[in-house]
Amino acid sequence: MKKQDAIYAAPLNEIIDFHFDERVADVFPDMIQRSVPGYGMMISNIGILAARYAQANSHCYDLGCSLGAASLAMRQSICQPDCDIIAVDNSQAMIERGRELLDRDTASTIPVKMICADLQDVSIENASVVVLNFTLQFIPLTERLTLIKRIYLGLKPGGILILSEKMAFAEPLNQQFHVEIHHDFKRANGYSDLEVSQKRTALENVMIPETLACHQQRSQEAGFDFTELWFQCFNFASLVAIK
Ligand code: GEK
Repeated sequence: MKKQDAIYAAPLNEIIDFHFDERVADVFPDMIQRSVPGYGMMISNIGILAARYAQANSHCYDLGCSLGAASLAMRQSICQPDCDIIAVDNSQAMIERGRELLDRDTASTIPVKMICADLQDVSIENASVVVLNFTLQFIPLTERLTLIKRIYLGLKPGGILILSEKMAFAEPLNQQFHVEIHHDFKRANGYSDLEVSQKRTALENVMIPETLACHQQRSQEAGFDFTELWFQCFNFASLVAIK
């Protein structure tokens, strides 16, 4: 059973910046399920996308893998020979728990290497699939184009980048609509107003969402000719970019 996230349930004197530490890793499946509309659907469809785009003799990357949900979905769907998955996260707590979950998955044979590292230090090469599932939003704005360019260069022709993000909206009314409806989603999933507000403060300086136009323009600038929005639920969306 998933352990319930109550990290922001009690009033805090001081709200420090959000960190993916032991406490977060411990409740992460519950936290992400109750906070990100459509998360489960995105994870299973990452499996479907990976099954189509994974190539024989290539690497699939899951950058900012947390507990490895996208890696597991890919592992269970890919049917290519000599394909492996490289899952990267810079939270030791996430990687340790992720490895335990992976060890329990005995049905599939595709090797998954879980690496505790800053994804900026990991070279991306001979890749057919690269997943950034709600990770780019934690990378400093000034480093995002360099990362997407590096992914483009590391992908084989026909390879795919799957990029899921919380979205921002240029028009204030659209932004307000999405913020309100997302809070309704969290309340409907059992979070109190206090939890919603304290978590928002903790994430304020750490997670910076951008608009869809921004993501599309950056993908193009990095070299991708084809990008497509394949999923959106409220202000959470996922794009593909194909080389
Ligand atoms: C999922 N993809 O369940 N290097 C490596 N990891 C990083 C870095 C970095 N520079 N910055 C942040 N992370 C997952 C969910 S969560 C999204 C991804 C969320 C990691 C961070 O430690 C965390 O585990 C993950 O990116 C973001 O499909 O919680 O909103």
